[in-house]
Amino acid sequence: MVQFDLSGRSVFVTGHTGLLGSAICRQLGQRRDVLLWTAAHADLDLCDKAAVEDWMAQHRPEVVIHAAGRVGGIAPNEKYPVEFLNENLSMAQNVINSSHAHNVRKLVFMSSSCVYPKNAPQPLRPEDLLTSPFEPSNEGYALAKTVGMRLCQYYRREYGADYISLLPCNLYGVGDRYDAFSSHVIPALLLKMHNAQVFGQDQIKLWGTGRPLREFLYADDAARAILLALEHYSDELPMNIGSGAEITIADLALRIAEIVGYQGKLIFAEEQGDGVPRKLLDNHMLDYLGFKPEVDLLQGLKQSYEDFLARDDIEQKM
Ligand code: GFB
Repeated sequence: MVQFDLSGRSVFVTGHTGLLGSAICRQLGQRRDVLLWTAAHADLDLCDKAAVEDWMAQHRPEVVIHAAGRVGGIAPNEKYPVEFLNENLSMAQNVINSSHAHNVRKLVFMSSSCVYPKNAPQPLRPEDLLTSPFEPSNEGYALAKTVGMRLCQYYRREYGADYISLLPCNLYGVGDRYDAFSSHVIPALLLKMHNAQVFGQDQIKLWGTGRPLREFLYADDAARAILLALEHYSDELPMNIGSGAEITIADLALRIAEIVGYQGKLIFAEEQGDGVPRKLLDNHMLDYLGFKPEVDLLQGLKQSYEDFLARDDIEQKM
């Protein structure tokens, strides 16, 4: 049964140029009965409280999906905790508070599986949030996202607001950011191996030990799950969004090498740490809603590499 019907609604998606935001817009684009609002960064800085207030007062969306954020892989999270905490916190506060001020009917706050305690039991359950310390490498980001999730819960308790928080696993896919330092592992490895292949390098350095396990979900599948949750989920407990499929970083690297055609050595140089050893989500709520990913890891990696090859905005691509 539909709990919140999207038909005929105006929907504001923040972060529409990012990996997840663009996938959500592609999914919403297939629904002719939805009016989609986005705002370019040049027109709306989500860290600027007054600007967000003005934009919301002018456009009055009925639904908000907050997918914008300062995001990145393990290296920028460790190097720039001030920016990751400050920017994500002000965006969360501005978007959630002004949604309430302007009578938004449903709000989806996008959090991340990295907000779970480093030592929480696996698979990770929303009940275990905030039970012990965060993984230190992304603490600033996790703190900001946790405040956003709490704010949604508090608006529900205090004002009966239909605000939900979703916790996706590691996402990848079309429209990802390719940068050797700041990208997440999949785009970073596609870039490194592609360049090594082009230059005939016989070895490349990867970070950590290769032993950590990660759960990956293709961004367009995540977007489908998010719209499903938007229409069918309403609770103060955040909901996990994952594929249920785990892989070690070393095995992931071998699969990417196969797709790119790179035959040199892979050296785990431990220049950067491993981060959290494992973060497998408990996806029983998503299963209950009937969600199944359509794109498996191999297919998704191939599609991502095709997107990478077709892009002309990647500075370090040779
Ligand atoms: O994707 P990633 O940067 O983020 O790294 P996290 C995943 C794993 O891949 C780590 C290893 O164990 C890395 O050490 N790795 C190996 C590499 N080689 C590379 C490389 O060249 N580049 C990168 N990036 N990783 C993030 C959080 O954690 O998860 C973010 O820091 C975010 O806040 C994201 O929430 C979903 O999975 O470790």
